[in-house]
Amino acid sequence: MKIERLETIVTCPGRNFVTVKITTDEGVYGLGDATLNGRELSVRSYLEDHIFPCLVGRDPRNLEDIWQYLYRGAYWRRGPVTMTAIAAIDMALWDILGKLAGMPVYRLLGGKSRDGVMVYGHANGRDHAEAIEAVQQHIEEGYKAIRVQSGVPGMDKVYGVGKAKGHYEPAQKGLPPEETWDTALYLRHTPELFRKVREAVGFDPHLLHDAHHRLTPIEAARLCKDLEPYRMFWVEDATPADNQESFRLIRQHSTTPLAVGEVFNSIWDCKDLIKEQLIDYIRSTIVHAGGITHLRRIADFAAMYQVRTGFHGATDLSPVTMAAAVNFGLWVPNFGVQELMPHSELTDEVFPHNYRYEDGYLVMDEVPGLGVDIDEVLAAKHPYERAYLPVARLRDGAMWNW
Ligand code: GCO
Ligand code: MG
Repeated sequence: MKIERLETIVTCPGRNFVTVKITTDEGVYGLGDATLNGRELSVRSYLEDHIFPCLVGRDPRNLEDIWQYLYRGAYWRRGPVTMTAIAAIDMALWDILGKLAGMPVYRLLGGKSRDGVMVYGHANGRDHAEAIEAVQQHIEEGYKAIRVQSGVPGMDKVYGVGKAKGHYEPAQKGLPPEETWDTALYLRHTPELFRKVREAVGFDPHLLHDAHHRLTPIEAARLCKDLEPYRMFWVEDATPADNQESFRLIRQHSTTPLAVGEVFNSIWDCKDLIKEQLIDYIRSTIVHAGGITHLRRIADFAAMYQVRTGFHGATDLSPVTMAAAVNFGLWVPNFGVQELMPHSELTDEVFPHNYRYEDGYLVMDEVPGLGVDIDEVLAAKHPYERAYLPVARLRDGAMWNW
C-alpha cells in the first residue's frame, strides 16, 4: 500500500483551519489538523513545499518510520511550524490505520480506559456577576469542570473575555489588535472572583483559571497562594515556561495544582517540569506537539511522575484535533481533563464528526479511524482570511506576553 496523494485544505468557516488529507493508492484517506493560529500559511507551505514530495509512494502504515523521518530526518528539529506539520501527517496516518483496521483509533492505542472524556467549559464574564451567571449556566448544562475568566475593573480588555456576553474567539480578522495589561489590578481582582464563585456554587464543580503567561514567577506564586482557599482544579500558564525552573518558585509557595504546555511542541519543552514534579497537568496538544505518536510518549513519561493530561482545546484546534483528542483521552491511563470550547455551527458542518458532548463528557461511537470528516465543497465556500491573536502592552507601552 502506498501514499498516493497529499493535499492541504485551508478554510475559514468563521476562523481559519488548515487540514491535511492523505489518500492511499487503495482509495482510503485520512485527515490531520495543521492549524497554527495566526501562522496558518507557514504550516501549509512547510507541508506542501517540503514534506509532501518526500512522502508520495511510502507505506502509510509505517507511521512511526514516517514520524522519525520527518523529525530526525529534517535536521532542523522542533518548533511550532515543523511540529504542527508533523502532527497533521501523523493524525492523518492514524486515521488511515484505523480505517484499514475497521477500528477507532482508541482501540489501536490500547482500548478504552473510560466511557467518556471529562471536559471543562469556558465561563466568561465582563464582570464577576456575569462570570458567576456563566458558571451557573455551565452547571445546568452538566459541566463537571469549568474555567472561569472575568473582566477586571480598570482594564478595557482581558484575556479570555469577549466583547459580547458569553462568546470569545482567540483570533481576530485583520492585523493584531493591541491591548493593555495591568498585573496589579488582575492580582487584586482574581482571588475575589473565585471567592464569589465558590460562595455562589459551592465546592462541587471543578474550577480552573488561565493566567495566560502574564505573571512573573513570584507574582504567579502569590496568585496560586491566594487561590488556595477556593480549591482550584488548576491554574494554567501561571508564568511563561521558557525557563522551566520558574515553576519551582511557584511550587515552593503553593499547593494549587499547575497546568502548562499549550504552546509546547515537544517532550523537551516539558521534560524538567515533569521530572521534577513542578506541574500537575500537561496541556501540550496533539496538533502542536507532533501528533498522537509524540503525545503518547509525553503522556507515558508524565505518568511516571503522576502528571495527568489536560489538553488544549480552544476553537483554533479544529474538530479533527478534537476527534484525535477524544480517541486519545478515552485510552490514556493518566487522563486528567480535556478543554472544550465548542466550535461554531458552520465549523461543525464543515467538519462532520462523531464525538459529542453528553453531560460533562465527550463520547464517541465505535467508528473506524478518528471519526471526523471534511465537507470540501462547503470548505471551499469559506476561503482563508488573515487573522491574528491580539498582543499585550503594559501601561507604559512596553510589550508584554500575550
Ligand atoms: C486556552 C488558550 C487559548 C489560546 C489560543 C491561542 O487555554 O484555551 O489559552 O485561549 O490563547 O488557543 O491560539
Ligand atoms: Mg490557555
